[in-house]
Amino acid sequence: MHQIRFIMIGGFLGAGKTTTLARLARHYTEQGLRVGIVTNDQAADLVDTNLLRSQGFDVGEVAGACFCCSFDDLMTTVSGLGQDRRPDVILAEPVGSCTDLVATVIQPIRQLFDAEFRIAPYSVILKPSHGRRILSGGRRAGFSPKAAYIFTKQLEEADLILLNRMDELTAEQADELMALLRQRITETPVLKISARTGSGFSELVEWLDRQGDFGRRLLDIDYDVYAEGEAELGWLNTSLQLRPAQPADLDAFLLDLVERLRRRLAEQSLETAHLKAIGLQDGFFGVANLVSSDSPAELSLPSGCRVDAADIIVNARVACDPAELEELVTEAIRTAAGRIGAEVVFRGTQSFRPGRPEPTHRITELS
Ligand SMILES: Nc1nc2c(ncn2[C@@H]2O[C@H](COP(=O)(O)OP(=O)(O)OP(=O)(O)O)[C@@H](O)[C@H]2O)c(=O)[nH]1
Ligand SMILES: [Mg+2]
Repeated sequence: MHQIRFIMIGGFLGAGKTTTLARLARHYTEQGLRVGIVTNDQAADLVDTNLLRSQGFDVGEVAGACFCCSFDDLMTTVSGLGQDRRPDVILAEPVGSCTDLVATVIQPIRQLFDAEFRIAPYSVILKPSHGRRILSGGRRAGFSPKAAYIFTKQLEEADLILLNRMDELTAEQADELMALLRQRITETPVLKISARTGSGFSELVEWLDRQGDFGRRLLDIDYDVYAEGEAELGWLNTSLQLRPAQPADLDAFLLDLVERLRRRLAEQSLETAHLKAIGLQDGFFGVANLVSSDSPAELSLPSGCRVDAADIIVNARVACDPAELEELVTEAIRTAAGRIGAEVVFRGTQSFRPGRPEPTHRITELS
């Protein structure tokens, strides 16, 4: 039987999962392999799905609940990829506030669909900005101890930890992070990578190809703390159409929007886990992001376009009340649009706190 490689890359919100998966997808496609990607969120209108589809990848979306709580949906989505020919590789991105994925996704696949899938080492990306603050246990982590609990649990269940954004870290900063990590997680192998430049990726590809007893670190986890930690985040997905009176610079609009929100959130001392905005028109797309309160807003993928209409999607995950988040985002969109004389037509907005995780399967003993 043709076994599909199942590669799931976890890690906190804004850690670099989508950037890593896009790079891996390009690599495997260049090797002549058929690649399918599965994205995941608590709600529809995902920046990541649009971003990956715009890059030409075959993407299925599990929206409405995380992989662990919609396991059957995950498997149906996986089967729907590749149309008439099954993919050789599935790349899966879980929600960045999810953990316990070995018990709820990897082991159930192993135990229920063993013949169909070859499971790669479960890799989890360590996000330096929040990692430094959370792993040092400081009171200024930006998130409460319960949300920080999720961050460390994610790392605990990894077969391989990916220390990302090496392009930005000095050798001293990387050593400091490694030392902090090693105080909590003593043995898990760590690879230093940059999802942006591709450094460390040949080692990562070699790692992901290894066969062995991976995906077996079952967590000792308190679901009450996990659920309360997740529920501290305000979640918002909104989609709209932007209609400038004159052709306008899409990238400048996206960056202005995210920078405006960065300032407003900073004024209120609200910590951002990840805030991202994508603009799409006629196959062109641009993306702007903010990954923490101590990082700048940045245009991660420029479109280079002037547009007379564009579809905009904003996804925000911020430690604050969702109603307040919706107000801030809506106001920032209107102000940024007003600056370029653009009309805004909102299509749909969902803002909420993630509900308690209720996994479809939860394996507590390894077979
Ligand atoms: N400088 C630098 N930026 C990076 C790197 N990897 C990711 N980023 C940026 O970090 C931001 C978040 O990256 P994503 O790949 O969207 O992160 P994610 O983990 O998928 O985020 P969520 O899906 O929201 O949890 C984007 O602006 C990326 O361009 C890296 O290695 N170096
Ligand atoms: Mg992502």
